[in-house]
Amino acid sequence: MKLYTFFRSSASYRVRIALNLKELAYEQIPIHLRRGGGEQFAASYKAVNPQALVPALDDGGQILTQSLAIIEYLEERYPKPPLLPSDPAERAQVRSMALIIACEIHPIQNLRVLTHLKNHLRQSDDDLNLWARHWIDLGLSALEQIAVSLPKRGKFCFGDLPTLADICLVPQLANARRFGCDLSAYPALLQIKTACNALPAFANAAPEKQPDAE
Ligand SMILES: N[C@@H](CCC(=O)N[C@@H](CS)C(=O)NCC(=O)O)C(=O)O
Repeated sequence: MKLYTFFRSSASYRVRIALNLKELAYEQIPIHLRRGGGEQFAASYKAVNPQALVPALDDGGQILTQSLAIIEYLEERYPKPPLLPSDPAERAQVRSMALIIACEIHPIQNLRVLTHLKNHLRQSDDDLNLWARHWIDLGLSALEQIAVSLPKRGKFCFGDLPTLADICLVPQLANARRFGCDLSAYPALLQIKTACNALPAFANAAPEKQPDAE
């Protein structure tokens, strides 16, 4: 398998964690999101992903994009260990936590949104950070509340096994730190992050551990 990835990309980070949890070997093809205006915009990469976003996964010539679609594909194709509970309502709960991050937080603080705010709407770097922190804090506050009130509370977001929710949470917390959010407001999420990072699958997927890390 080949993963088109960027070390700091949180969506790529999600897929790296999932591949590691499932102990699937993969080769990384780094796509630098800033160098030369962004390698994601090269015609050669847009042939892989017309959206010009990472990650993309090539599994034997089958190209997949969108991190959650990739992870659901891995879950169906390589079911062990499972990244979702077996009960339908519990699966929905885990997906809901993942989607708070993947649909409601991450897209609004993504590089291309911030670039647009800066270049076309003339916002300052300080304004960009305020913007990102606002949306991250809104989503993380809800997640903190959900995490503490879940009947299935355990070491991870949902019970005592890592799931899709943890796979989304840990990269989002790394983003939050980069934007200067005060993470002390989220003690339950920080505990979950510590439990996740104790697992090699999470620790080895961290941005600073990647071959393209700067
Ligand atoms: N919803 C997509 C988001 C992908 C995405 O936004 N990737 C970012 C990096 S985390 C990217 O490639 N950004 C390039 C840009 O904004 O130009 C997914 O989950 O895969």
